[in-house]
Amino acid sequence: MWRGAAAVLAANRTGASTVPSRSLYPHQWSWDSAFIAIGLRRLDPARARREIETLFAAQWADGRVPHIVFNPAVPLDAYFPSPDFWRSSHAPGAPAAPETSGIVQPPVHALAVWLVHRAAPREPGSLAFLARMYPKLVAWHRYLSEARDLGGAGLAALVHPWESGMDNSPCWDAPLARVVPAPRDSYRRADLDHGSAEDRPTDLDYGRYVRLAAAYRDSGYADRAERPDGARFAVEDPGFNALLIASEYALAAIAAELGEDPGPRTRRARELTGVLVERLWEPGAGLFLSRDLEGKAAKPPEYGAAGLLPLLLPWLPEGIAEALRASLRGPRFGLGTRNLLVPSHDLTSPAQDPRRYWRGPAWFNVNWLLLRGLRQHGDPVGAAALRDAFLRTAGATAFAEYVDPATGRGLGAREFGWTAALCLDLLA
Ligand code: 9YW
Repeated sequence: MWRGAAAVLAANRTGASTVPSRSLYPHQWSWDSAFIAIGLRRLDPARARREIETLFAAQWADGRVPHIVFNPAVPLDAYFPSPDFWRSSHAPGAPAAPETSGIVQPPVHALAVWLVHRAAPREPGSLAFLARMYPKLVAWHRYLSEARDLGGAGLAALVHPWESGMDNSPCWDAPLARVVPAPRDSYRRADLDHGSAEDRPTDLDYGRYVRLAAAYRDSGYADRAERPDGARFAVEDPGFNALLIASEYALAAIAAELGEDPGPRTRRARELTGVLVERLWEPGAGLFLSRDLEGKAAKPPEYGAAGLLPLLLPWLPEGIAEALRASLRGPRFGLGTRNLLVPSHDLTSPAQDPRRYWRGPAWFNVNWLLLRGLRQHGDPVGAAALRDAFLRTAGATAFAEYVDPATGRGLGAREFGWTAALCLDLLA
């Protein structure tokens, strides 16, 4: 299995970074690279460091880390939306090269940087890597905490469902329902050349994604600009913010390692944990909920696996950690009863679909994060069982992109980057 996973990362390597999938996603993706580096540190720490530094070489002047860094050698029609859609090199503050998207993805990067360093702390180059990354990570977090504090309470808001990393989660159905889809003949979906239509988002979803991305682009990627009716989206997502807080703790550890005062970063992480609980915790459900800043809360609410991710946080009130562990095993997620792995969405929701992308299938990065959460909150037995299921399922599906959570049947792409990388991490 180790050799198989290493072979995937060798095959997906393109120059200084790694693609998520040769067929479906032929460029560098932001949170994919962070997870890939977390696995690569077990194999080749220097390559893990390079993976992250390549991504941050495309950081914008305002601190944002784009969700895609485009490989200029790949034909434009291999992936949509392509660089000619985003037009980043003409946007204020974006690098002149390479071309990138203008939206972001969940901020797992500081956590990845810290874990990469911890794997080989005495290797020549590792401390210098930390010192180079630290100010870039600080700028990234500052962008999220200032420009993206659209709700005014301190949490980062998302302006596009793609920013959650969980593109078509049912949690976005209500906020997306207000968005007027772009005409079907105004763009061409490259994903359907490589993936089966039943496993992918629908055309209606895509029309709305295109409308939102184009309106954001046309505002010069300005986060507080007025956008037309039918082209607005602003939500606070518990998964994205939990990863921001986990990364804030990692920044504190990096600061300490560099001889700086970790105090301000630790305080910020604890303070944000409090805000997360105050704004997004839903005691009745035992889960965190996203908050729609543009409209009223959806009724009935949708519960996604993102609402479980705060389990990663060390200073979570113990009662909440306990409730999250119970939710993992309860009727909504069925871990260890109905399911081998944690599904991306509530099993009791009518929107659940065990094969369609982020509407039900289990994803390996989410399961890896929850496994860390179980370890963090005193459930080593649960974590060990999840690790076994993870490795068995990834191995049996040729490192699938996602799987049916009950049967483990592979779905989406195979030889998927973060699936292989996170296997290496768990095997090491
Ligand atoms: C798309 C690359 C990305 C992931 C996202 C996932 C998907 C891109 O693929 O988005 O075209 O749909 O939703 O989380 O980073 O693996």
